[in-house]
Amino acid sequence: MPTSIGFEVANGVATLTLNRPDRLNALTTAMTGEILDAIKTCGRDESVRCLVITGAGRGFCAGQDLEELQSVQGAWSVGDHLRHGFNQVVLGLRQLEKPVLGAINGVAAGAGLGIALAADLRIASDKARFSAAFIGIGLAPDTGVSWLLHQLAGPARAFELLATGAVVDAAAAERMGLVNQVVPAAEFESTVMSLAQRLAQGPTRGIGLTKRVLNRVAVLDLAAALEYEAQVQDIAIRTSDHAEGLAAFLAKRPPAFQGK
Ligand code: LHQ
Repeated sequence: MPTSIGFEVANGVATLTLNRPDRLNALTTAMTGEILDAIKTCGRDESVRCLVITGAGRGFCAGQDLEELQSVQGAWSVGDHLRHGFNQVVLGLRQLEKPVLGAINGVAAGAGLGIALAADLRIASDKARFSAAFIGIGLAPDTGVSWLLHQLAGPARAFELLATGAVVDAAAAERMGLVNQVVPAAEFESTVMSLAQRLAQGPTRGIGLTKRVLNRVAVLDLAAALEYEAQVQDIAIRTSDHAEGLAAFLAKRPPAFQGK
């Protein structure tokens, strides 16, 4: 049984709740293992058609647990800790061929920012805050934050956020392209759940293949991206949900996607 996360599946939506609220859901090694297990379950379980990641209490995730970091000084290879832990979380979220919705309820810092930015899209509460944080303890970025900030906000903003560790509020994060939508805290849960339900009723294979294309084209030139799109569309066109979407359109009725 996981102890530092919550994990439940209802109506096609898996909700993973980072759950160490008194530490702003800072990440320990054990917790990272539980997150990885939950992501793997989402990949295997056909009934899961959307994953929501959120935090318990007033934080989303304050990154590496600094008490754990202090306690293992010298005994750890940080590189290996990242390779086996946070890096796998980021890759797991990006490679999961199902939509991942970051429900950013509160502060996201350091590796917690990396997890937030690795989601496919983010809804932030107006109470959320964002900080690269690494520089505050004299460190360089990890957990994909350099790459993800560069992609989402551009090189100048990436440098500014990483080099200063500035804590930015949800409205500023939205202006920088770090979040898709900011909603008042009172409407946060209902907005998240309604979008999650909508995504869970979508053509899951088509959404998964969309992720596959976006991940790949990030490192391709236009000609290669066009070719890759063509290859993936050959897969998408054979899904049942494509047949359903086409039939529904022609019959002028709403589609009933099964995620297959
Ligand atoms: C925490 C933490 C925390 C433990 C708040 N750990 N307790 C790098 C190197 C090596 C290995 C792999 O990983 C990484 C990647 C990283 O993630 S490095 C970056 C690590 N994170 C940080 O440096 C952020 C540290 N936290 C903060 O700067 C602030 O707490 C933020 C800005 C997130 C929130 O500030 P406040 O809202 O003012 O909350 P607070 O500071 O009062 O925190 C509340 C409690 O949570 C407090 O404990 P207390 O007993 O006083 O209530 C904090 O000590 C604890 N906490 N972050 N990462």
